[in-house]
Amino acid sequence: MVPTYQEADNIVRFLEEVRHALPEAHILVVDDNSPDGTGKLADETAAELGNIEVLHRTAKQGLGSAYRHGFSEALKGDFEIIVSMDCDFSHDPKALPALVARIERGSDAVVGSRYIAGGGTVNWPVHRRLLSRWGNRYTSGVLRLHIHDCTSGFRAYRASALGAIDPTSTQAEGYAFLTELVWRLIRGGYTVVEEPITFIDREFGTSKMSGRIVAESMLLVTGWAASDALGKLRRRISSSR
Ligand SMILES: Nc1nc2c(ncn2[C@@H]2O[C@H](COP(=O)(O)OP(=O)(O)OP(=O)(O)O)[C@@H](O)[C@H]2O)c(=O)[nH]1
Ligand SMILES: [Mg+2]
Repeated sequence: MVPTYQEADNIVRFLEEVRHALPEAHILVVDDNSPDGTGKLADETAAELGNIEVLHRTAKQGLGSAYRHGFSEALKGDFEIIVSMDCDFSHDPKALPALVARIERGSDAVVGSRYIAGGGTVNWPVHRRLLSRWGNRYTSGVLRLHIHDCTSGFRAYRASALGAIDPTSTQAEGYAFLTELVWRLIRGGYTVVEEPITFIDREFGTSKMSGRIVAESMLLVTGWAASDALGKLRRRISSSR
């Protein structure tokens, strides 16, 4: 499942490389009516390569909304494993088999991680690196998660685990959506592991990162941490009664 907005410079090669890396995979593109014609290019490539579906939405509605739509569509199908990734080659299609293999070996979800041994970022400006690294430190710290890269969108899920935590009931608009899924999976008792990836900054197309979605992430993460703490307190009070 790949959300796309303004990826005309990347979409065709992206679909070709994913097909090459995982020839059996069905590919779902979720495009928000990109003015640069990404959706049309995806349709044309789908006609050529086959086994590609393009979901055309009417307007840009944000990453969280695109994921919710795409996952609900994917969960209707008879798939064992659902993978998500970005279209801009920050997520290397060549890493796909390694992610899928971790699910086949028994994990419920695997996060492609920049922040464990063997992982990293290339060509990312220093302000983006710091924001992501410290945002992730804050997130895993306050939510007490063992995952070092909660905002990585390069992931594979066992479809049954993803369906069980009902991704359509999440609310985040931006990348906080990704943290919410990790948090729900771990709280639900599912096995979430990390696989090192090298994240390469996009060469083509423009970033959709904004201050608003950074602020949303900080607020939501803090709210989830507070709800965790409240739940713990409630359990402690009821067990001491
Ligand atoms: N359908 C849809 N896709 C989106 C939207 N915003 C971003 N995307 C896609 O989601 C993927 C990740 O995008 P973002 O995490 O926003 O980041 P980015 O635009 O790649 O910016 P950088 O982080 O600077 O690379 C890319 O494939 C984008 O094309 C959106 O509103 N709707
Ligand atoms: Mg990107």
